[in-house]
Amino acid sequence: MSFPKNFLWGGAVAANQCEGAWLTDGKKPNITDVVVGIGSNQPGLAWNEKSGKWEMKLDPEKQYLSHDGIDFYHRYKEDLKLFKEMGFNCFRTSIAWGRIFPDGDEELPNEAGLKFYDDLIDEIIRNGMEPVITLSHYETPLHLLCEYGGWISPKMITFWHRYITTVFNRYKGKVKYWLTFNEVNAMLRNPMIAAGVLHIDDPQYKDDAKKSITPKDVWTAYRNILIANADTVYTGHQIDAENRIGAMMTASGTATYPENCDPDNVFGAYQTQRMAVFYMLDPMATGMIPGYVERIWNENPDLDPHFTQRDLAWIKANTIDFISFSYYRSAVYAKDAEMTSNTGGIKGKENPYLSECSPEPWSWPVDPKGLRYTMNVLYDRYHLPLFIVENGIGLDETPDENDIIDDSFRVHYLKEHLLQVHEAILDGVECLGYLWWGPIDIVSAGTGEMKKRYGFIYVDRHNDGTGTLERKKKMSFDSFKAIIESNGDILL
Ligand code: BGP
Repeated sequence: MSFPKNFLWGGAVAANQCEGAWLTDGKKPNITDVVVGIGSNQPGLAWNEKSGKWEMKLDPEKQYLSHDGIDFYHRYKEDLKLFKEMGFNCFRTSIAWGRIFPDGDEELPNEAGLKFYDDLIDEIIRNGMEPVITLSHYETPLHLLCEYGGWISPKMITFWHRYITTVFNRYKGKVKYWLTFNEVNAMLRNPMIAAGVLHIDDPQYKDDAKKSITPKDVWTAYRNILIANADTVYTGHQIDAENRIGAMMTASGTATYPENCDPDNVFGAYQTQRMAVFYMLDPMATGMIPGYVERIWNENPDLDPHFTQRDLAWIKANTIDFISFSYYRSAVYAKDAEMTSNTGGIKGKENPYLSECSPEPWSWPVDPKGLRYTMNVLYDRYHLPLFIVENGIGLDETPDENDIIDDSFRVHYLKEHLLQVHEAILDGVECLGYLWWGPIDIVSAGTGEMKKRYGFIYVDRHNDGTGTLERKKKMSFDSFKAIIESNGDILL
């Protein structure tokens, strides 16, 4: 009745949200370096008439907090020590592609960038943690967007191949779990960050093919990314048969419930699940382009990215080993509701049966059973091991007059979600592990702020960029530690 014996317990971060040092040791900008929050539709880019290209032009009015992050680049030893103290046996981070290939299209990698990850990965292992590496956590080098339009260009497949071959060879025998593209299924709603394509969401460029992408381009990127994903599986296995290559999805959209039993709402909710998650995961996990996606292209031939038979055979031959995903919230579909989204997932109508949510302005509903539902749906559909690589809650916190941060709501959130993970395991779902998102406060992906804190460890840095960067344990630190120590038994 317990959690599995070798269950992986730990936390997850992304290079671009914690490392800082955005131009150190040869690194050049990633796409996330020019936005303040991925929801921003105004990246810090300007059109250069002379070169006929976009180039970086940051907005002096904005705080790009991710440029310095929490200085994990220089402080990771101290942070990993704290994670070890909590009992983590696993830690997920990403390699910033732009540290290894700063422009993305070089022939040879940047040795200084590789050296940083040599040290970081060794330190993770030395502290008794299994490293889980995301190959790109929204981290396409900016140059690839400005020069090639990003993943709309098939050249990206070559650049990606060079990058993954370099890191697979370098970390062979050290890293076993690799995740391809973070939350890549968010590409339809956030093409620039999730799919690494040059999408300037500004009506003035809408019809200017040179300056922004068209709806067809997003499907072209879908094709190129699926080919690159299959290549990652193939190359990863070739270089080391021990490698396990997983897709990484924002799976919250799986828990999209119909508002009621009106068949239009039931089918609408299902269609939302498909176009939020399955349209990407079906081909990665089963090797098939689903009929409901082909239908879009049949009905709108302009959108058809034209997969060749060779592409399809390649995708079919190289499917992923496991499914990793983030889960934050559920949603309610109603035919008369607007379905919007944020980093947490899909937003629809309010769910009157859920009484808790994260604080304003984020207000993400808390739905632990939605995690059990998501795990069951994914496992029933794909029969592949699941790995929860993101779950957590962002709160606005300040130490009290005694310098204590009482985050009992986080502990409650954690426990309730873990109980549902346990239920899913009893339901027969194979689950490799549970990684908390942001075990230490980092810059928010969605809004680019420090104020939205996920950590068991507080970091003294604020939205205006001030702060000592000092680390401090919150009350939840000991709670997660006790859970891990008992392999989850104290929850049961
Ligand atoms: C996921 C991303 C993470 C992340 C998390 C929380 O979508 O993979 O990078 O930060 O959401 O989102 P936010 O930081 O917007 O609260």
